Amino acid sequence: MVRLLQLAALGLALLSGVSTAVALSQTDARNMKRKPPACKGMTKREEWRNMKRSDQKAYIKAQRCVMTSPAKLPKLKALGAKTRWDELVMLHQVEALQIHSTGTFLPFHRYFLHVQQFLLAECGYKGGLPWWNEPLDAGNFINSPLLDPVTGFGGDGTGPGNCTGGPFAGLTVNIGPGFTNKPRCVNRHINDFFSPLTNQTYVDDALSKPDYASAWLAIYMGPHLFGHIALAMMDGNSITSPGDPLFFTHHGFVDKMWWDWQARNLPARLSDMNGPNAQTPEIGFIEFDGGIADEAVAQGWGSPSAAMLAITPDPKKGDNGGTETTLNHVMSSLGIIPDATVRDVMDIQGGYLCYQYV
Ligand SMILES: [Cu+2]
Repeated sequence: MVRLLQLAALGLALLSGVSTAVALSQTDARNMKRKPPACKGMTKREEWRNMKRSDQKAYIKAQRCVMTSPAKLPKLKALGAKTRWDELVMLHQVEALQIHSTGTFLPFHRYFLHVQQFLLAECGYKGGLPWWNEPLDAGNFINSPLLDPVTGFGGDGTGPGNCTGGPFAGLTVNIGPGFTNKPRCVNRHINDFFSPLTNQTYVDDALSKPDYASAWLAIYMGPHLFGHIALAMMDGNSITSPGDPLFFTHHGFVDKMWWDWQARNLPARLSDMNGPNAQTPEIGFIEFDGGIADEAVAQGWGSPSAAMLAITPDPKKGDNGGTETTLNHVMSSLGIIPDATVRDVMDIQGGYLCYQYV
């Protein structure tokens, strides 16, 4: 009898505990502490200058390995990819008109960094991707530790091709500029007139936006765009700038901005997604005048070849045939890794992805 009473009391306590938890989750979900990540084997994405020198060296070594490993995918080789790195750059080139100036911009580039991580793992690198805290160097990119000619990614470009020295000197990228494919050195041209626009004021402005529609636009047109303009990676070309490994530290910064924005209101912002899933012919890139056809000429990009168009994924896939990006939107890496949905990458610790920015 006593035992029964004890059990009953325990049951009541449990029930009241459950009901309290339910009430909390309904009324206070937004303010609840983030539960421990569901994913296993979390990697840390450290700011470059905080990484151990041995980790920096391991990253650069794997990066050079990807850039010198032969291409594997017949469809991409047929279009001019010679190295594994070329395949990654070609992915960005082929899909360029559906991943910029669009709602897919942030989820695609999060996925794109995941593809880079996969290629680095093929070359033995198991650590986290480095990111660049650009506000620390805003106005003074030229002296950033990331641009150290010896211990960074090589310095400012020099000579007619703006080729960078350092660890990537002498390597060739075969994809770009624009929709053409010509072998070039890793090149960049630092411009500290524009780099102040990556400072904390602009980051904070983007992070203060109330919804995804305004946040992606502020990130895209703010620190993201001005970082690109200040670095002019790979001929300053919007279509094929990932040829410079520095691109991925800049986009780590961009991805972290999105995550920091999401983390201000969890879990609501794990499902806030919208914006066009491809550029429209009349508008093209929102940062340039004119539509797609005008930009092809004015920016010197040319247009995708018929062979490129033949392997370009349908940007409406997963979006019910509509032009708006949904959580079911399918992102393709042209076969480097399996496709993923936008939903897969909304949470950087949701299981498909498993990393943290430190
Ligand atoms: Cu891009």
